[in-house]
Amino acid sequence: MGIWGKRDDMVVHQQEPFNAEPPGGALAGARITDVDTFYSRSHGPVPRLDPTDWRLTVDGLVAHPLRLSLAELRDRFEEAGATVTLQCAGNRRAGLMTVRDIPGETPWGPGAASTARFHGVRLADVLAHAGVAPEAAHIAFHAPDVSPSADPPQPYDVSVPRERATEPDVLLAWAMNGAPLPDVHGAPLRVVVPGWIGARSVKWLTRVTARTTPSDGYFQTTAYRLPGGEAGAEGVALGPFPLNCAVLTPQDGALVAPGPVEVTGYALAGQGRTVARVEVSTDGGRAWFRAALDEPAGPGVWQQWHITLDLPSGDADVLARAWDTTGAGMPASPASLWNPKGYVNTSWPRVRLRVR
Ligand SMILES: Nc1nc2c(c(=O)[nH]1)N[C@H]1C(S)=C(S)[C@@H](COP(=O)(O)O)O[C@H]1N2
Ligand SMILES: [Mo]
Repeated sequence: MGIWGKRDDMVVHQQEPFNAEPPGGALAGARITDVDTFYSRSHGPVPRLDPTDWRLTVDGLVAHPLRLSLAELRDRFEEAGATVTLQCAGNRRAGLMTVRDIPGETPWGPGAASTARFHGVRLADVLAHAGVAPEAAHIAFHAPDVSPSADPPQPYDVSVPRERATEPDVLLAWAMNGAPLPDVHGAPLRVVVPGWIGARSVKWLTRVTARTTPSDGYFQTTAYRLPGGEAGAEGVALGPFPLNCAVLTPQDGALVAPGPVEVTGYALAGQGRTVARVEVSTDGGRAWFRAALDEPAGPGVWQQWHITLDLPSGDADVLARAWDTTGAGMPASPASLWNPKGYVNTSWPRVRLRVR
């Protein structure tokens, strides 16, 4: 077993802070990702919070501020569970880096996304119990891990608009795949915001604050934004993740024998949508073949796909693309999406195979 209980073949981009993704083959074909295979993305050292001393504070613009132990959370609120795919905003960044380098950012392949069954309580129920004031437009999530990459270094603090935070699918989760959350995934309690960039699913949660404005934290105000058009313009704080698709096997650069080759991947639709169709091309996007696609398992859950291609000897560039239930597709080129921090690469995935 590797570090933080992860499998030995994990691609560890960074040991400290811990940033690791599984090889594509480890994600292929399975709706639920084993905890030892689930990607992990952290901005600072993993805090070790003692679950017996730990308390969740709910404060800010609320009628009744709360301070809750894990036992109180379990006793006072109805238990809720859901299968959810978490996806980092930097998932597939390596594809953008082929257009132009992105110094200082992790070159994630398609493995910065994974799916688990999460259990806990609904954030909406806890907020209702605290009595959120009408003027509270944002819900901020605070954790004690201090990130040296933040300027200045500071604990993790981001927010989600109240509208989204109070939808019934947003969880405060203490369990992942039926076991207590491991330290690296946010023990004892984390937020899970289905369909949104992973950065909003705050791990090691200690405080929930109702506010009129978004969080002042670095990971809200500076990181996880697309830049604005003009110098000094604020840009877009990333939230909902758009339709995406990735090839998991064979991996880019793989050597395969001529003849039938199985290609596998996942596709993940944006909030309120599911994936309607996945297609694969080997001639640069003129002819497309339809892949077999898993039934949707619910909003915010990826769908696995597979197709068998008959490949002649030579080099083959395999392209894939997805369509969602509104008919939206994906941009063809990573160049059309390149941005200085390398977020949200939803361009057609491309893997080059050496067929010999
Ligand atoms: N407290 C805290 N929460 C955090 C982070 C962090 O660094 N600190 N990283 C975020 C990011 S960017 C992602 S993609 C997800 C990753 O969750 P995982 O490590 O459980 O896969 O956690 C999010 N929650
Ligand atoms: Mo992330």
